[in-house]
Amino acid sequence: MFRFETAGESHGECLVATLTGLPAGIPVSLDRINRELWRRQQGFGRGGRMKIETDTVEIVAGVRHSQTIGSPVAVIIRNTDWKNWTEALPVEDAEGGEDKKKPVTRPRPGHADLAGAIKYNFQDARYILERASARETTARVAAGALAKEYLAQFGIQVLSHVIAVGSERLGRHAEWPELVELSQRDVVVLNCVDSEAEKRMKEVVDQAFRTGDTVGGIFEVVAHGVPPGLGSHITWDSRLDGRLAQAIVSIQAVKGVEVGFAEEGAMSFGSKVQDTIHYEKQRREFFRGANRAGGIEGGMSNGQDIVVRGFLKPISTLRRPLESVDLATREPALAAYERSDVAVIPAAGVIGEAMIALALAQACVEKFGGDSLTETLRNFHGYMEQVKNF
Ligand code: EPS
Repeated sequence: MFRFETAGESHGECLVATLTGLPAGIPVSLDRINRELWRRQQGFGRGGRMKIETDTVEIVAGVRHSQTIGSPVAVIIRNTDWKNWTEALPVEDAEGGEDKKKPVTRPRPGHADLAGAIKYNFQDARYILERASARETTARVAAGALAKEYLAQFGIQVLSHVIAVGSERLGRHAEWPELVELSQRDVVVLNCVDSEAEKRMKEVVDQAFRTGDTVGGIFEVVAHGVPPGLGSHITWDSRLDGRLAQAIVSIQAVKGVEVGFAEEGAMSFGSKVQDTIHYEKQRREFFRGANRAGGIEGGMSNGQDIVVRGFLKPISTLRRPLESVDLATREPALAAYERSDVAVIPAAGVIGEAMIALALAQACVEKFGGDSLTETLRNFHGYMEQVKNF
């Protein structure tokens, strides 16, 4: 069984992730995990918190001598900002602590504040927003980086780029090498492969900055080198596209997902949508006329790149707050404002990569199994031989 969990609050001591089910012998590099954490923190439109934090992983279990040993992997990422919150959010209640609290009583439309306060029966939405905050995704990205290490053993890589900010779109297909180049940059603006489009996107974020507003967009995650046959058509919950959709929509502020060209496909005729099948006799290989399916047919990977898009709404914390109601007085009030980001589409793409990597890792564990990397690779190579000889 492959599974992962996270814990931690935005202004608590640290963020935590555990990952169970990776075979023993997977090489692990702290630098590579930290690079992913760094990538998550980048992008034009990020807020003040990113100036405070330099997210760095500590592995506290499951890895010895730079490799997994088969036991659950546990990681922590400390919140530097915690030192400013020790009195507001202590683990143990202290005498006179009431004055030190930083209550949030004017729920933000679009945030978890109100629904969570009602559900968990708190008059202070602080306890809700602390966990609902997208800061939690730091732990997901650390777990996703471990999943990426595992996938690399099969030659699978997962990367992302931004295809829209507000109404400004990329407007063309991006090739895999362009995504590789983007991922290696040390200065990230909006993580778009086209500098002209990126300039237009930046203007939209600038406008949101100027007007006290926020803006959303669309990111695309591509998994490259995926073998055919991950996931299955046989049951609803083994369908890979369903699992990838859950993985993406679970990301804070993501309201929609698309596998391949779903929206375009829904508006076209079948003759224009399906990816025609061809065969190269010399190489004894099937190939396709296009990849509009986004690498998945019948809930199974088909060997083409997997392409998944996440639709991100604008962040719900606005410097120019929207109408709300005060939980204490029940009178109309403007929503609370806490330091926040204006746009997070590049970061959401990196989080999307982590979630897709985790979902693909789960599918690989199910398909290839094995307690050690040696056993796993024996199963993998045997299967690939079978596919070659099909
Ligand atoms: C985030 C850290 C948070 C927010 C953001 C994501 O830091 P703070 O709440 O201290 O400013 O910037 O969270 C939200 C978008 C939100 O709505 O809560 C991070 O590390 O990604």
